[in-house]
Amino acid sequence: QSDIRRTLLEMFTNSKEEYVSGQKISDMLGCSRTAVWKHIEDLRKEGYELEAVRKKGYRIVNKPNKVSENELILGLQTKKIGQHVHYEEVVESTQKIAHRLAQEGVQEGTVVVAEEQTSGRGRLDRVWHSPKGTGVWMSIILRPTVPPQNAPQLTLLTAVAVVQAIQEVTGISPQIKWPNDILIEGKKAVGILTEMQADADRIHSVIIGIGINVNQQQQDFSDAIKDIATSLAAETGELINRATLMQTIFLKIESLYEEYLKNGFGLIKVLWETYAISIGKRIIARTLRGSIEGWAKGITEDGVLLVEDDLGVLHHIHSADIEL
Ligand code: BT5
Repeated sequence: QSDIRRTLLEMFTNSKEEYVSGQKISDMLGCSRTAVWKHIEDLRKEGYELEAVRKKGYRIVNKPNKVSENELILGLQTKKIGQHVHYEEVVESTQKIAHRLAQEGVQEGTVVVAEEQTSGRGRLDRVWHSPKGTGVWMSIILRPTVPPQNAPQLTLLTAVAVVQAIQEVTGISPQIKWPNDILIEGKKAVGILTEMQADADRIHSVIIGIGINVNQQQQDFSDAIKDIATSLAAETGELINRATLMQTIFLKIESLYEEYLKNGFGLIKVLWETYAISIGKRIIARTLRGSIEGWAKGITEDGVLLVEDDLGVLHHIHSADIEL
């Protein structure tokens, strides 16, 4: 069923403005004209606007503003990431679904994405605002063959990939605030939440949650975050195609992930540091056990933040919120 959809959408996309005749479609799909009509109706139900002209055939005049499986598959250049997409209109949290799918043993690179989350979450169970249709709210399932203590490196890898993708798609150059925020002009546009299923010595899966404010206007943000949040559209003044952005992120993650599994964290660490704002600056790191003020020196090979306090003591920060 979904293979037929894909072939059909590929035909329409390849023929651009031209009409594709019903006969040609039925030949390509190897099904009857009545079956073709039924597939066209299904696409219409999904929000594709298809024009039908007698003796000419069909063409697409408008695609739905959605991040459905169809939209993500067309033109996807990856081998793994995003090849399997689990799409929902509304979910509590894509993380929750991804955890379940990971347990069920789905393929590495499977992505869960939703138009809206009703209980999107950040670290420490904080709220992640995920309004309908304007953002990218997704979770990616990976199964890296690295020890569990290296999992935080994947947060940093993801941040690098998202920065590169945003640069490529919008021309904006965002910055990374350790460990998981991506900021534009000092405001948060992206949050990343990495969780894992693991034994003491082995990772079963890593679930990388990525939340991106894409097409919200500044006035769309609720009072709770309006002073600290921004979106790609608010910064560029243009609406951004979410499916294209996601496909670009998949491609960037895939190539960095291959590099990571082959050669380790070295290159990613260097890239991460070039995009980071906090390194070399005076910061306050608020941890669950108290605050540490000092100079951010860099990150270790494990992705741990190094902060030197005023007594010259070097602190290894595994988890904290950073204030600049
Ligand atoms: C994060 O947590 O930044 C990780 C956010 C991960 C969200 C994705 S969406 C897909 C997947 N499914 C989920 O349920 N989650 C993941 P943290 O560093 O704890 O930051 C949370 C803080 O960011 C909140 O306390 C707010 O201050 C702020 N915030 C909440 N929603 C925001 C938004 N849409 N844009 C900017 N800032 C926001």
